[in-house]
Amino acid sequence: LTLESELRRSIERQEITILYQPIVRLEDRSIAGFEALARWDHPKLGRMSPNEFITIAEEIGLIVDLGTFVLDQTARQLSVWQRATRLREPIFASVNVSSRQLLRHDLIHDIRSVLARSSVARGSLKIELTESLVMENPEHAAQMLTRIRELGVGLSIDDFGTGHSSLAYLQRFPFDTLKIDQSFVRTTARGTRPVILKSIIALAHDLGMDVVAEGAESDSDAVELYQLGCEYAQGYVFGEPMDADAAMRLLTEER
Ligand code: G
Ligand code: G
Ligand code: MN
Ligand code: NA
Repeated sequence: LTLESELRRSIERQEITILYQPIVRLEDRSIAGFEALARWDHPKLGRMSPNEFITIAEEIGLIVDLGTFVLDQTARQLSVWQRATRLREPIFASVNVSSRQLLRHDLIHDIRSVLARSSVARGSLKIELTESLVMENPEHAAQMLTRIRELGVGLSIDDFGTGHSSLAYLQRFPFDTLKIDQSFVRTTARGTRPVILKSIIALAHDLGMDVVAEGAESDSDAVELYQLGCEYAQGYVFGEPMDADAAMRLLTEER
């Protein structure tokens, strides 16, 4: 059996697991939301990262089914978390979307049906897209993003700093959140923060976006990011990607 044909059956065989990594508010380190991160538990090869199977899924035309599955599962999970923490500000969940998904007009339809099935708080489901993805076809991306935003879905620009987005376009896309790539977040070998970190935070704020720093691994990462004006952070210091039950325990233990 080829990897391709095995991947085709992975959803029905319940081999796709979604892990959730906490995104915290730096001011009090409370959980603001989670990023959904897919895994494929291959019967022989073990747990695989999306870096190893998303490209294959795109090539064999499975990315739409896979993406819809992740979106649907995450929205269902999100509504469970929100019911369990209903006296607080609703937490959010953020799902990664690949370029093939965005290029299909049906993504709007998929999102609409996922929202209809799940009863999540308006604005609490978010989508993450990389700069390189939206810059592949900026005109089309801008249209799709505007329609997604009209459905009450949040939009994050992911891995910011690693692609080549034109600042002119960045202003035109309706992103509400900018996620700074981990390569700009942690200290360098010389023990200093990359100088560009401060500029990226300022740029995001000037464009009216909240900032999430990715890959915060130490307490000093968290402290300095807060001092630099970053609202949110994600990284091993706050929690690794975990299963839905562990995420629920973390939420209900809070306060
Ligand atoms: O969790 P990990 O660091 O292994 O994720 C690796 C990459 O896979 C990240 O860039 C992430 O954005 C991407 N990724 C994770 N889950 C999904 C998913 O459900 N769909 C898509 N398209 N990409 C994902
Ligand atoms: O590309 P994207 O940002 O969607 O992917 C996030 C990836 O970063 C996931 O694969 C996740 O497992 C990984 N990640 C999350 N937190 C940390 C961290 O603190 N350090 C490192 N090295 N990787 C992290
Ligand atoms: Mn992401
Ligand atoms: Na990212």
